[in-house]
Amino acid sequence: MWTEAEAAAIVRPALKKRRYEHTERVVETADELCTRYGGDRGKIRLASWLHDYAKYREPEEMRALEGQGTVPEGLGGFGNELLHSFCGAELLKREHGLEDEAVLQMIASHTTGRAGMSLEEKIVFLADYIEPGRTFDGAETARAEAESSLDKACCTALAQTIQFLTAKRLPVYPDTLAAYNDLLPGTV
Ligand code: DGI
Ligand code: FE
Ligand code: FE
Ligand code: FE
Repeated sequence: MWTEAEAAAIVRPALKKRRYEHTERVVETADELCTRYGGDRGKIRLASWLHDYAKYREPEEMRALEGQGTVPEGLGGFGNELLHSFCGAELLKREHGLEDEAVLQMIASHTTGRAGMSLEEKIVFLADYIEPGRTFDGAETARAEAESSLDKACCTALAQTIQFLTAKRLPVYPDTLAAYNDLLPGTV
């Protein structure tokens, strides 16, 4: 398993300053969620450090990875924003030999979520959405719910993302809808 210093050294040159600072806040927020809800703290913190590794890769480079490893076929058809999560996991594996399947999964699902997320995946997904630098409408709602229910807060984040995407007439990736449907029954 990598140390956090190794993970930070890998992402630092891959990210802009603002994005690196977001990453630091995701690590802290995920750590707080881990204290409240449990999970493997070491893996949660490592995945949080690494989650946006591919954020600044060229879409063309990432589209070329479709259908390989952790990257689903047809992903780029849903918009370039989705590529960096699935491709980040695949590129960390290829370029840095990251092998831990649980950590790779947390990175791959951090943007869309998916049905059947592990506790650790939910924590990284939510931390990315509610870290204190997030000021968009709805971040505060999910942040407040995160005090008492991880699933409810994740479900709200997904619902708000789906609303945001449909309002702009952007495509919703099936995993995002599947994650919402998966979490909804426990939250109403
Ligand atoms: O990388 P971050 O900015 O930290 O955050 P993120 O990985 O959650 O990415 C957020 C972006 O992803 C935002 O522009 C909305 C977009 N997104 C999330 N779910 C979906 C999506 N875009 C599409 N097309 N479909 C989705 O299901
Ligand atoms: Fe991201
Ligand atoms: Fe997110
Ligand atoms: Fe992020």
